[in-house]
Parts: sequence; structure tokens; C-alpha cells
Amino acid sequence: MKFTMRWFGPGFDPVTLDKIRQVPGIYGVITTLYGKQPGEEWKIEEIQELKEKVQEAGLVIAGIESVNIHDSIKTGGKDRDMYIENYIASLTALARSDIKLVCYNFMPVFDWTRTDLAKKLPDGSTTMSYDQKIIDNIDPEKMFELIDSKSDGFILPGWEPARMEKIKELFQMYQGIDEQKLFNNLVYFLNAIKPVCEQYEIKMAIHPDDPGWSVFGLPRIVTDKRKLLDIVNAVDSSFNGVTLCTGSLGSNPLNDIPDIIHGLKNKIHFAHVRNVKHNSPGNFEESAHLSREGSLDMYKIMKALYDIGFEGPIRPDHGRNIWGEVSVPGYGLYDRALGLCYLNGLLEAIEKRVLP
Ligand code: DNO
Repeated sequence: MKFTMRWFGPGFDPVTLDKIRQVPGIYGVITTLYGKQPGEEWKIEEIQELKEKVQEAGLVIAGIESVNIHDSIKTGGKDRDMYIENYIASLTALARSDIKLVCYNFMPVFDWTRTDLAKKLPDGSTTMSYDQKIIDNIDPEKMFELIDSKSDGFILPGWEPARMEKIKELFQMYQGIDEQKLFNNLVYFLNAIKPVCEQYEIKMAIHPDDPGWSVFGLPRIVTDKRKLLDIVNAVDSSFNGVTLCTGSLGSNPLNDIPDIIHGLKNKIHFAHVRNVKHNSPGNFEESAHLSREGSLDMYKIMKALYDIGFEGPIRPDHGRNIWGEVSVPGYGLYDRALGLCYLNGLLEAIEKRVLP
């Protein structure tokens, strides 16, 4: 497994590449061109520039998170083929820069959703949390204000102001789109990018919906084992895979993550490994990575990844904000570095068969 950390790019992420470079066991970063709007074409020069910055710091770009999908592709709009062409051009430019792992999501309107970005924990740290009761009582068009007011001035991935300005329009686009239609549009997209992905051996890794159930009545198609298998089986080719995000799938206590890992096997191209603590139905928070701090068994998760022979990029995911650090919520250096070391420690023990 190749240990990585997400990096939000120059001038935006207070966690610098130099700091990431000093995390023990680090291999590379997962990043993106943050200025890009969904649907916009990525140019090879822009990718090269980013790649050089990362290389100068002694790291590599292990994958892109994300090349975002335009809503017209998700909804099957009349201009989707144009946006798919742009997407193919971006994939080609990435592959020619030797970057061949792309994480993306197919969530309608909102990317991952939280109701608090800085819930105070008894130890004085803060973390992100979700409470379905708050979602049930808020006008979806007010969600951006809620998130924005709690994000310390940072722009969260998927919650860019330019996108949120069009929130009404976005909701309108999804009228009449049910799960089956959304799924068909995903399959249409996957079939369209298949030739370029196969030609360049690009790995596409769909990210699960977060939380793993419908929010604001919008359809969700990436929430559990059955749905993940439906996606990988619908376009049966090695490019078509999954980001195994334990926190997103783990938001639903019914999801058995080690079982999902065994079910997906070589369709896992990328892993986000973090813990989550279930407080009550529909209410969870993002705990520290250790098994004993949350509801997931991190040893079993790492063991399952080891057992299926997973060798791709893996990253610790959202951390708490600790030791007074101010960062993109969930993406501080300290708690993610602790998480990475813990996951690496579990892996060493598994490899040496110290643990049963
Ligand atoms: C949240 C992330 C997601 C993820 C996208 C992938 O922190 O895990 O925003 O990057 O859904 O497209």
C-alpha cells in the first residue's frame, strides 16, 4: 500500500508539501487543480506545473481527487456529450503526465454533507459531525450558509461558492431524476470514457456518497455493497473501480466494511481510511482513527485490504483539529499524520503476522 495525504494545492492549503514530506512512511499526495469548475478541461501545462511543485518537494502525485463531473452528465442533460468530451481531454492530459488514478463522485447537488464542522469533543479537539435532525429541518438552499459559517474561511471541496450560487438551478436540474436514471447516466459516462481509460490504463475510482443515504430527497446510488457491485459490474473493465472510503460507507452502521472490501476485491483502486463514531441513528461524528475511539474496527479493515492484496494509494481521511491547528476542516496536518502512522503500524503488525 502506498501511504498518501490529501493536499489542497499551493496558496490554499496551510499544510505545506514540506510538512507532508516529513510524515513518516509518506509516499505521495493526492491533489487536484482546485480552480477548476466541473466540466472544465484540464490543460497539460497546468498539470505539469502542479506535478513539478510536488516533485520539487520530494513527493509524487499518487492520484487526483477529484476531476469533478458536471451535473449535466449526472442528470443526462442535452449538453452532456460536450462535457464528457472535456472530461476525456482532461483524462488524456493527466495520463500523458503519467497520472493515472482519478477519484470522482456521482453525488447530486452536494458533495459530502456535514451539519457541524467543529463539534467540540471532551478532550478539547474539534471534529466534523452529522445530524439528520438538522438536515430534516433546514431549507437545502440554506445549507451553504450553514457550512460557510463554520468553515473558518476555508472553502470546502464540493462547496465552492460559485457552485453554491447556482443551488436553485442545481436542484431544478435533478427534478425527475430518480436512482435508476442517475445510475443509467453513470453507466453512459463510464462507457463513454472506457476507450481512453483502457488505452492509457487509467483507474477511475468512484467515491461513495456521504452520508450513505438520501439527503434532501436527492437520489443516491453509491451507498452500500450491492450498489457498488452494480456499478463495477455494469461496465466490466479494469478501469472501472472504487474509492473505498470507510468513513462514508461507515456512516451507515449496517455496512460491514471488511465484507465490502472482500466483495469488491481488485475493483478497489484507492482507499480512504478513517473511523467514525455512531451516536444515535442518523447522528455520527468523525473520531480519531483508532478503533477504540470510534465504531469501526480499523484492524479488520486494514487486514481485509491486506488480504485482498490491495497495493494502491491509501490515505488517512478527515482528522480532528487538534493542538490549536487551523486548517481546511477535516484536513489538518496533525491528526491525519497520527492517523497515517497508526494505519502504517497496523499494517506492519499484519505483515509480520504479530496479530492473529
Ligand atoms: C471529503 C471527500 C470528498 C471526496 C469527493 C470525491 O472530504 O472525501 O469530498 O473528495 O466526494 O469526488
